[in-house]
Amino acid sequence: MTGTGGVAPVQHCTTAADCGPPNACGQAICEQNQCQVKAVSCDDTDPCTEDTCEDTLGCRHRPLALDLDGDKHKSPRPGFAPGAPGSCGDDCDDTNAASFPGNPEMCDGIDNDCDGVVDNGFGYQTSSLAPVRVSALDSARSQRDEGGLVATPDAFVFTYTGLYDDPVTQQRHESRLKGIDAKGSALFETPVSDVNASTYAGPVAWSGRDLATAWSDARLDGNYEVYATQFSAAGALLRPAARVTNSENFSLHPSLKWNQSEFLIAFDDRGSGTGPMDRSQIFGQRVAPDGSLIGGNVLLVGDDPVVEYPAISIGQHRVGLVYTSDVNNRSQLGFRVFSPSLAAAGSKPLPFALDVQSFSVEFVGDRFVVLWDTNGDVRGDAIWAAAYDEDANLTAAPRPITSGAHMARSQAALSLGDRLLVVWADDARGPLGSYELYWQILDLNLNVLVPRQTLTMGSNGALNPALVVGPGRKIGVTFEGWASGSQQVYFTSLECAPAR
Ligand SMILES: [Ca+2]
Ligand SMILES: [Ca+2]
Ligand SMILES: [Ca+2]
Ligand SMILES: [Ca+2]
Repeated sequence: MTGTGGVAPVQHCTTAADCGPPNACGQAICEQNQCQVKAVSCDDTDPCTEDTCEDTLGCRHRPLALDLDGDKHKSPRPGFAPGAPGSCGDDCDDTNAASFPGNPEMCDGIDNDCDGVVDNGFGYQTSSLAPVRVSALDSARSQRDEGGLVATPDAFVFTYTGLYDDPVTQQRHESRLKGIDAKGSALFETPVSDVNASTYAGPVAWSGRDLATAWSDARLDGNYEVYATQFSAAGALLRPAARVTNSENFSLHPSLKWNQSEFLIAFDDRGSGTGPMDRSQIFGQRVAPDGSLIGGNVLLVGDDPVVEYPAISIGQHRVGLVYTSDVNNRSQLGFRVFSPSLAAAGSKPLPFALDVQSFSVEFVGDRFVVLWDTNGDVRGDAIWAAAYDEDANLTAAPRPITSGAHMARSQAALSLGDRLLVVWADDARGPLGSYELYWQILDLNLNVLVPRQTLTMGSNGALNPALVVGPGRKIGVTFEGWASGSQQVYFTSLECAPAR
């Protein structure tokens, strides 16, 4: 990309000076009395950098392979397997310094030796620590919403929405970023936005150096737009929020991931001028590690009437996107794949799974696993899953992956490299409709390897889990529970254990 702005559009000239001031990206010359711009070539012939030109600064060479976790191993550049030819780096997880080639494997939830398998030969067990409430004690109610859960070297970090009764506005929402240790004790808690607008918790990502979150709020005349900002590992706000969207109508439901080189955001957008105001399309945005936007919004899904709720997952070569389509007022899933720069890369598979309520997508091994629950005329009795390869071909047809319950609702999954840890809520071991959390382990073809294990009991309702590997060798789980009498956010955990 070469900028030519700043060069005055003088047509006739006798010397180069007539053609305007110098520009770092294009040298103005006078040729046959006509101004011409000779673009500066910024190609540094290094495949490990992205070359661009800025009018005032000249050539910029942004490194695509970074070592943000400081373990002396760089990440592969987006779209490449770690250590593959041309990848520029061999760190299989540049957000975690306990993971790099040559490191011995330990029982800790991490692929320490980068052989693609987490905790080779080990098993897992539910932690002996009881769930603890981690949402603020003064909130009337707290929700996970679309809030996420990530881990830094020292903390589990999550976003959530605190709801407060307010005599004037009746109810106030505050989105917060909170860090806790492996026992659930608070390390920091920071408001995500200081703007006096309805703010709901959005996803959070960890780059190995900084935390990022994206959300939508209505600070502009009640019009929801998507914003993003970053925090240090200790929860200090690093910079003001960047506005990601600029649409006539609402922009909502951001999904945010770190791809070892950039943050990727997907969101849905209404009223882009291409159809009725209730038409919704899905867009993406690349964000550099320093929070600056790379290029503009990219249309990802625009050919279905109403598509919403994007969820992205970072594969080895591709980005997977799951979303809902409205089909005669019934919610149906769609799945597509994109290149790391968000160019469409996969065929559009047929939509699947009618009456979807909540869903998630996790890349494991060499495929994307999509999980969901249903709520049609009746609440579904199982969590379902299907798997797609990185070319969007179906590798495991939709099937129920849990059984034994009357009602099943909400799920989350964590890649163990060659197997998948699933946490979900159902009423299999309690009274009808009494949701508790359970976990099990699947192989890559969605067969059950380790059957149902209890994660919570006596929660008075437990829903909407999120999970991540974090400090203290714990696989942390945040969820919404009602043990204190109102909806609040809780933390519990699993851990690696010698296989029995
Ligand atoms: Ca590294
Ligand atoms: Ca690493
Ligand atoms: Ca391993
Ligand atoms: Ca390990």
